Amino acid sequence: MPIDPRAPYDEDNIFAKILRGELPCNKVYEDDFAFAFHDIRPQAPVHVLVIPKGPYVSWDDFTAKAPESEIAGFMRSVGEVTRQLELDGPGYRLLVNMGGHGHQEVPHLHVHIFGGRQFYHMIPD
Ligand code: DGP
Repeated sequence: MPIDPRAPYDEDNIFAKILRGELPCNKVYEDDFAFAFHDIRPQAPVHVLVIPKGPYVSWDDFTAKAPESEIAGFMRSVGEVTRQLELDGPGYRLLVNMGGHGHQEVPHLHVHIFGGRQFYHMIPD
């Protein structure tokens, strides 16, 4: 079920629990701004999610409310994850689903990193 992007942040969402270490994940990266882990339902040979450490429901919430230092830090972190995964040479795809039409399922902003194969079509479904 897609989320309501205008709902208040839910401290009990799955990614909040992963961030607090209350649920397990296959972690790949962490710094002051971001936490990254493998997607539980991978749709490519590499499918990693990067989430901000702050409580942001969606891309809309993050870009409207986060201080510039957090936005800049998070963007840099996403780049760092792609380099640690050695995707900067072959290339990769980033995706953010937002709200109902975007079919966002988890109400904590996450950037999907897809890699490890050639992508052709713009929309991956
Ligand atoms: P989206 O549709 O953009 O909200 O994508 C949510 C993604 O989150 C989806 O690809 C599956 C993944 N996911 C959902 N629950 C979990 C979980 O508990 N652990 C991990 N690692 N990934 C999850």
